[in-house]
Amino acid sequence: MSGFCTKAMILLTMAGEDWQPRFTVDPSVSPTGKLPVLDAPEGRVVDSNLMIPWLEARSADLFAGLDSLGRAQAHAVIRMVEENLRYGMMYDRWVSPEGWAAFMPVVFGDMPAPLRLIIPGKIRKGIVNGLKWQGLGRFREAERMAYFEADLTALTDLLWGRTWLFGDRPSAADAAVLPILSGIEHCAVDTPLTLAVRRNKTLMRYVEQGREALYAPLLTARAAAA
Ligand SMILES: N[C@@H](CCC(=O)N[C@@H](CS)C(=O)NCC(=O)O)C(=O)O
Repeated sequence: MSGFCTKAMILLTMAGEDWQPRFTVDPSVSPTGKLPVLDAPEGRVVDSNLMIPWLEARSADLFAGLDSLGRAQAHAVIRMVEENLRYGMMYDRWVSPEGWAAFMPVVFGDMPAPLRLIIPGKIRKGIVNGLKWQGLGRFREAERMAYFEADLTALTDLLWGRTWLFGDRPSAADAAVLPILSGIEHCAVDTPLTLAVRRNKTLMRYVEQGREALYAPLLTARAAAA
């Protein structure tokens, strides 16, 4: 469900850390009210992007082979996807009536009936307002899609003739971008954004290869935690 939690799991695995997942659907367990949060020996690391310097301080090379220009580009791509494209995924899950009808039971299906009638709608309202504040929630569909298509085009151009975003090895940029693209593609309903990803051969090749290479070790960790 969570692109950011999946990203954190990929980063920890990429760094060769010995880690264990603890799954929750309640973000209030985190000091920031957002997930993921990493319980590290010296304290909590409360954001997937803050895990990058934490891992690097422990000698992880999350941008292997990149010079300072490559690293700058990787950083910019992470920001582009996390601060723009991911809102398209959120819109399809939380705002679109068809998307919400499919997404709500997946996230809140286990919630007892009286709470389920109140809490999901309240959270949804907060997200709708958040997207309005951010700006994308004020657009009509064509305008929103123009924003997302620009990101998809940039990713497609970056991936042209390459297995990973920045070369022949996955980097922290792939840890961030793959879960967002994969989450968009995985949406239960057809939306302009999901169709734009599903119809893009370069992005679909990336999503399928990425799931195979980067998600497989996470499934092992999830099975061990179950
Ligand atoms: N910048 C944060 C974003 C984390 C984030 O947005 N997490 C979502 C789940 S995917 C969350 O906890 N949302 C709950 C909320 O906003 O109340 C990171 O990279 O860790």
